[in-house]
Amino acid sequence: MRLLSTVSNAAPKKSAAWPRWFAASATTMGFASAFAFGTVFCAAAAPPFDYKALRADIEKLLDDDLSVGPVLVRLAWHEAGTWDAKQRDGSPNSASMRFAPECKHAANAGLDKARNLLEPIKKKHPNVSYADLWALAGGIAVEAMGGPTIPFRWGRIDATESKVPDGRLPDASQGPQHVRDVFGRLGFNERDTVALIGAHAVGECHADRSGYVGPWTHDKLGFTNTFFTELLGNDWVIDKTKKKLQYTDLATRKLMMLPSDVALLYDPAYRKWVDKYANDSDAFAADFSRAFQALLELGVSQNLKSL
Ligand code: HIF
Repeated sequence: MRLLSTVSNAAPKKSAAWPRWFAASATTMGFASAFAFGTVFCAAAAPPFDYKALRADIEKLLDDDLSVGPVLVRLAWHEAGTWDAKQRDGSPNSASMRFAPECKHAANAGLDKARNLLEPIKKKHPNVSYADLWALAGGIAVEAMGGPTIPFRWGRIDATESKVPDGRLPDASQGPQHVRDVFGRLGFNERDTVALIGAHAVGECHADRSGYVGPWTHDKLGFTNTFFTELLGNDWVIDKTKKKLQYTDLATRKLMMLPSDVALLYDPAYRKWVDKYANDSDAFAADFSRAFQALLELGVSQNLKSL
């Protein structure tokens, strides 16, 4: 069944995110999200940098060239995504990716571009940590592309080296069990995981970075629920013109899906949330906001302060 005609492509309402946050029961969240939810009320404190001026500089970067948005989101996520919530190791949102060997891990190919883009802003605001800067820039990029507001708390401390083992970030060639293993290690449940993967509405794969090629949606700078509407609304076939195994939409052959994206269709616990978000862009916006904030606070949540 084609679901495209039945779903809303309207941009998510930014104001919808917070009420849903409060309405959500922590018991239905992964423990990573529930942790962030539980600590959001911590006392406000003034950061050692000018938040408004910093925010304005990041917004200007995106205003001048919105096409940098996706790689800033990917930088924030790859910094956060090596965490192991049970063993409490990997990178606890500390910008350790500035250092070898982590910056050279194959999964991080191309992220030097994002790090370099933010360097002049770091120079202008020396008192913000790289880790806070990367997290803030990732959240602002989501918002600039039309996505929900990602609440920002500050206080991440920069690492002085990286001991992150290679292989912590997900392998796009794999299926649902691997996706569950990686996001479970981060502390996310199926609902969080699917909401997060909705970020593949924006950006694209590059032959010289991951080896995969192409965008997931027709508007690669529009952050809405289109990842889900495209995933459900198309017939996906193996793209025999590409080196790595990836899928293309039968109708236009302009879009792509990774094996790990298509996996969400065939796992019933994931599929439930794919169906939900394809039909309810507000639910996607609210759940993405909560899960992405939790992602950007992995390993450091207890130390962060509200603005
Ligand atoms: Fe991605 N992701 N991601 N991703 N990702 C790529 C690009 C982006 C996975 C693989 C890839 C998430 C989860 C997963 C973004 C954001 C997020 C690429 C292509 C690959 C291969 C890189 C390139 O060639 O440039 C896998 C296997 C994931 C687990 C299922 C997150 C949820 C979706 C956590 C997330 O936020 C963004 C944005 C991009 C686009 C970058 C660009 O430069 O355009």
